[in-house]
Amino acid sequence: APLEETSLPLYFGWFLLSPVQVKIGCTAMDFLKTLDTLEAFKKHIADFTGEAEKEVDLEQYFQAKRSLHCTTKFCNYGKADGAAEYAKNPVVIKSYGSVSELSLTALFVTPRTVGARVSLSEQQLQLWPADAEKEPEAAVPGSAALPAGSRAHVTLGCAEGVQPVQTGLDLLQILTLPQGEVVEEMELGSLRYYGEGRWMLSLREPICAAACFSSFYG
Ligand code: ACK
Repeated sequence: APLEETSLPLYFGWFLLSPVQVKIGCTAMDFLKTLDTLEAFKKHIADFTGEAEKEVDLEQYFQAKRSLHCTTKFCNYGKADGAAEYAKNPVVIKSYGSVSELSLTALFVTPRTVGARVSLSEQQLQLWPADAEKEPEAAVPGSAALPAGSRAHVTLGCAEGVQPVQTGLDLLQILTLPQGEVVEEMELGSLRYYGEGRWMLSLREPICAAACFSSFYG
């Protein structure tokens, strides 16, 4: 019935509580502010600008997101595969509205997106769809072989014209690549370069973020 179909949300996920949203927003801004001043970053500036000598202000380059969250299941109001099954899963129903701690373990930047990697607990993994990492081979080669939860992230910002779905794809792509050398020890952690404008900072101290498991209708 049409009424039942429209009762499914755009997506389910963990929604960061407001104090921690501010904290993460600030940490991400500080990271971007420092990153674009590093010699190692400037060496690869053409990845972002298309030109070797041009400068980039990463804080301006990305449009910051509000209402930070970690998507578990994108349902597209029921049009996405497995949406109804997910919504009916007893674990999903039981967990709905509960607050848990997300562990943010890395920040990553590409010419398209900036995001935080989320390392899920065993309990949180129960809410993770089995096919979340299974992107078509053409989109992200090798992603299907990554462990469950690899795609878990919080989108912090997107470049102009880029859709937020890209953040998870960028993370999957980085995780399929061989781990690069550490190019810089920053205050927040170790920075690695993965080619083609892809950077990942492993946080020395993971950021603990209280978040509510819920859904977004829009
Ligand atoms: O930043 P995100 O995780 O990426 O949060 C938004 C949210 O759903 C609303 O757009 C995510 N999203 C959009 N399309 C998809 C998709 N096809 N697969 C997985 N996540 C998606 C987007």
